[in-house]
Amino acid sequence: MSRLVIVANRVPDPKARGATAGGLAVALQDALQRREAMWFGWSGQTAEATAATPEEVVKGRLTYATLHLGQTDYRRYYTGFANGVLWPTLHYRLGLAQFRREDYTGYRGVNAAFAAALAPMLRPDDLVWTHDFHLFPFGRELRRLGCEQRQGFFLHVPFPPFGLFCALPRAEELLADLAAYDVIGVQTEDDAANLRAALETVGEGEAARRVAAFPVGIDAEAFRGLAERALVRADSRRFEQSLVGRALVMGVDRLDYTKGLPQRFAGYAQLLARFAAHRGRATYLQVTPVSRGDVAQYRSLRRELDEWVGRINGQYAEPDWVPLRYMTRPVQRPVLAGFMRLARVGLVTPLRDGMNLVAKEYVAAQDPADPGVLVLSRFAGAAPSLPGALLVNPLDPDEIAESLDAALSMPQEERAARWEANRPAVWEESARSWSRAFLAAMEG
Ligand code: ADQ
Repeated sequence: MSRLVIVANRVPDPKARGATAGGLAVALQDALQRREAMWFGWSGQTAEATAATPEEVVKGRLTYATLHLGQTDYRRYYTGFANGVLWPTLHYRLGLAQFRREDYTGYRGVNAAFAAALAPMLRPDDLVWTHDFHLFPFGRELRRLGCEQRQGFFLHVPFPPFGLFCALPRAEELLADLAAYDVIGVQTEDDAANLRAALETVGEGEAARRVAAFPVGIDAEAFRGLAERALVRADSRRFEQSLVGRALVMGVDRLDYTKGLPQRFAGYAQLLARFAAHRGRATYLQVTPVSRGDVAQYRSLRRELDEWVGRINGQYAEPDWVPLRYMTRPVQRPVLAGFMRLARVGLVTPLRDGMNLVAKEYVAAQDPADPGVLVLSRFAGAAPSLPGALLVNPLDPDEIAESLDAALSMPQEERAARWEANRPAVWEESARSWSRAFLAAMEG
């Protein structure tokens, strides 16, 4: 079997395992166990200048090769272009993108430097699988250096219609970059249709035929196990006791403007305003660890959420009831899994999301005999495969309130039937089937 080289902006910490490992590491676990492999990318640390040769850590059949980023490169490539321009644009939020020519140049420069560092380490029959929007140009840079290995690219975030994407300066160059990859993967059929049309419009019809949807998933059985075992943990029990029989509504998201948090809080406020029966009977826990604190929009979002929490609790709290509990600290996966199992409603309302794994984790965590209800944005990539969810338009707080009311009032029989409808996709469109399908296409 040929070696698998995973190229990602952020390489996981070789010391992290299981509960602390990042999302991509968990999703690729199966692929990495089955063959010799290498992680290649940014170490997560900055230095005076971007390193030319990677640091290597070897763990059995898995090698970690990482580079520190220079401070200027970090600012231009990572904060400036990847997070400041591509992230909002790919999530349909053009107005938030702040394009600066030097950031774009920095972005291309880091991609070229990464390719130059990896090229000498490659073996002729390696499979090179590059991940996400930080690395559009990476494959073409490798080709420029004469690397002829099979190359795949997977985009974890949405791809918008061309009419929107083409407003991005240098959009055509970024699309031409994709033509260097033998397989171009996206999350959903909608993303695939958008990307194919974009490629065709810029004269890359041949590359358009290499685009396919590979919906990412989770290891549902493992997550179910985590959630079940969590029930006996002291922290889960303390939390359960603190609910004193009240129905739990739960949200789990990185602090990000794509996740629709202000609109979600407005929806919960509408529930309390319009459906007074739930006052004192429901408790909403939102777990939202801070991310990308060095981007201005994330700091102002944080202030906006702080205000919402104060306003809702100030207006509706009782001496013995807090309507909205809000945490910005990260929570360990096993603890989170246990909280999800206790939740009567999983509230997942991103304005746009490539897939959204929290929706799938919430379904996996439920007790099949007495499951909770998933309230899900129709703009999450997960929506088409979860027919048992109550779908909402995340921009409409009244619709969120109505769905919350329906979910909180739903009889057990209907909850069980809806859970059953969600089950096949969560168990079958798994992390393992995702990586296997993608690798099969690459080996094609
Ligand atoms: P994200 O935008 O990070 O991922 P998501 O798919 O929901 O979004 O994955 C987040 C992961 O982090 C989940 O496994 C979740 O449990 C975990 N997580 C979230 N909040 C946490 C907290 N407070 N504490 C601990 N863990 C937490 C990007 C795309 C998605 C796409 C994934 C995978 O934006 O659309 O689904 O990649 O392709």
